Amino acid sequence: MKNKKTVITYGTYDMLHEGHMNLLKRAKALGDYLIVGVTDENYDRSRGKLNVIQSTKKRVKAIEKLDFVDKVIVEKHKKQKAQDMVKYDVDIFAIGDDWIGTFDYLKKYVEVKYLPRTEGISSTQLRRENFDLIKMGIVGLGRDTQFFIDEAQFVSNIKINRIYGDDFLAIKKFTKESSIIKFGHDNYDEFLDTPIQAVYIDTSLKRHYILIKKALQAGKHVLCENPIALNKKELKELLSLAKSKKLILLTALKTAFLPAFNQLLKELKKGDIGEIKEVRATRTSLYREKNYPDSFMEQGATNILSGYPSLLIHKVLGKRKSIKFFDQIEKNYDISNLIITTHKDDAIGIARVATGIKSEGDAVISGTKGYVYIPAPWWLTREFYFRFEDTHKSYKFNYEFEGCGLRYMIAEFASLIQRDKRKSKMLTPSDMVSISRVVLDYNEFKEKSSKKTKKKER
Ligand code: C2G
Repeated sequence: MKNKKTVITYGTYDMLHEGHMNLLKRAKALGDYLIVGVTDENYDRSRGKLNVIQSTKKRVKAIEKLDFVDKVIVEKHKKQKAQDMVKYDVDIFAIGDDWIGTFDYLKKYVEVKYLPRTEGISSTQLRRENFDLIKMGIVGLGRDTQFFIDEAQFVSNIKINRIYGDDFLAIKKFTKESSIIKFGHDNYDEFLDTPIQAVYIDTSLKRHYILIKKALQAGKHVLCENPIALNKKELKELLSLAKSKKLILLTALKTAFLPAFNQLLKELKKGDIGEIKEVRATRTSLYREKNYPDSFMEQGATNILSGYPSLLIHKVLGKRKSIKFFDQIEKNYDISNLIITTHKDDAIGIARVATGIKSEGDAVISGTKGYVYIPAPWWLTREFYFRFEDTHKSYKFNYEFEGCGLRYMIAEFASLIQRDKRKSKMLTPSDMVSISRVVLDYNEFKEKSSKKTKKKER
């Protein structure tokens, strides 16, 4: 016979409040030993909780401080609850009655109790009271603008209410039809002079530099599509301007913010596949078939697409030592590029991008003991496989994401502004520099090779 009754409960416990405390005390009163599972940030994001203010570490610490809590664990995925019931020999699972019915499947392991929730208090309400709504404007009216606006609706602490674009008539039509954006501008200075705190820039790549510069000078945080600049001098200038103004300058590479992508990086750190020797990632898109204008394609495959494979390669292998390009040119621009980089301990990065060739958009991370396979489209990371010589040892991870994945990036950007942080751990300024440098080096390489060809022709 067991002499102590074990109770378990789970939650995010963001900005620990009276409602949480009441629930925890009620749970403890059901038995003798209380285990509290605190949700990990990637798990929270994958289950749609995007606006959590405190880190997992902070939330765990706050629960550990409570003298009536006996053990604190971290909850990382959906299936963990059932595993925990067996692992910790739990008698009672308790949770607030806002979850009534959801956890009935645990009844085959334990007694399930839904406890009364405290009315009139919630983390959402506290966040609203403690943090102002961030007003944001959009720069550029492109094919994907509406996606961005739709996704931002899921981020509760941000409000997009303005748009700037060159084409006065198009902007007028857009604001007339939009139920969300009511203010349109065709004068950038005037747009920046409004009370917006942040801008999202999605224009032709050539215009990024000047638009970012002006926005930073006007004191606005900037989220901008990759690459943020097309040469080294400009990139350096923008990063130091953001730093001196204490503003956020973040590259809009949505993969970097996806729950599954971040989980993948965490899992790799455990070392199961041994020493990582090679990362290979492909990203191709036949924009012409998707009716993009020629002017878009003419920006070149490397400029448009290399940010994605460069992100994975840099995050896994770190700084690069050397770089080589094997491009295929049509008219004046690259329709394909195979970019090979070398890194510490002779590790190799292989990035394959193309707008004129179609290929399988998957990624493989190879180590001395096994490899990770991320199926296409790997940059919209959902699942990944750890595979070994002994196939019995192989395992799989699956983290769903909602919508087209943009909301996780928007939520991180908003959360940085609210927490008064300038750098995102998911995409640091040094990550951004390394990723941009691939583009910048390629543009230098192309310039040099076109000079050589011209010399030969003379
Ligand atoms: N709670 C409460 N009264 C409130 C607010 C929250 O009783 N006013 C309870 C919730 O019902 C839950 C616990 O406090 O039992 C933690 O709440 P959250 O931090 O919001 O976490 P939640 O998303 O409910 O976690 O695995 C995670 C759990 O499934 C649910």
